[in-house]
Amino acid sequence: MPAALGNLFLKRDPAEYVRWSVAPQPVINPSRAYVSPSEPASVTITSGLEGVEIHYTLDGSEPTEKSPVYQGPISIKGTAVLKAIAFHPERRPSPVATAFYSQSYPVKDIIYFSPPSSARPGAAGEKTLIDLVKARPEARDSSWQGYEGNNLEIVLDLGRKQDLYELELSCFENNNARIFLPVRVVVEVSVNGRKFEGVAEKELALPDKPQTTGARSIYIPLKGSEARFVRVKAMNIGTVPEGFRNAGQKAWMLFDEVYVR
Ligand SMILES: [Ca+2]
Repeated sequence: MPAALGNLFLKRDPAEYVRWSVAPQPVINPSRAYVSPSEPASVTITSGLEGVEIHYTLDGSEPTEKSPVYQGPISIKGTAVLKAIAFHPERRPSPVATAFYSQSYPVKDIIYFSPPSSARPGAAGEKTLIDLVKARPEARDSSWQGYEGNNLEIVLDLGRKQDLYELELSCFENNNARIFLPVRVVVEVSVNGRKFEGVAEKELALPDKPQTTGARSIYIPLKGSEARFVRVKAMNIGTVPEGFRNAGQKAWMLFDEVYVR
């Protein structure tokens, strides 16, 4: 370090360090929950630092000092992404804390009939698709679980019989990076986990040119069928079609979450 620069550091008032330091990330509890109007979550946000003001949003946007101030437990009754930042008069704003709430049926277990790519197993392993954590809309986020050339095939166990109205499969699309949506999604349901019957199927149009990159949700109506087990098959396009970058190579599908309502 040049001497002049060293002197600058030595002369700095200790209060300067406080000013340049970052407020600690707030802690949200619970940070993930299944919720409903009859069973809301009571959510608290705390900071390890005195004198902070915590601002939050419920729509997934980044909080600013204009966002609502946390003043006590928040009751969350429906699907929401809660983000919180602690602001301190003498420090830089904290990193953002994120929490996920879903008004969908709790999934007790997930069984894979087709494993994801060993290179993209998902940050939470087998729980990646049912941990309520949404990935950021960029392929490098490890919260995406990837399938290279092969299909997704899973069975969800809801723990008990439910009336099923909709399945949501949350995906990522980046055609220039070999990442495509499934070409078809098939949903079968079962009361006992042995005998399944098909309830819905959705074909997705093959793109004729690269689509806008981003997260997508595929919604499949389940018509009120009563079941405990839900089998989801999402068919991979297989190989990148002609007219796209890397045509002929294996195509990826990326998923971060599956919801049943
Ligand atoms: Ca997830």
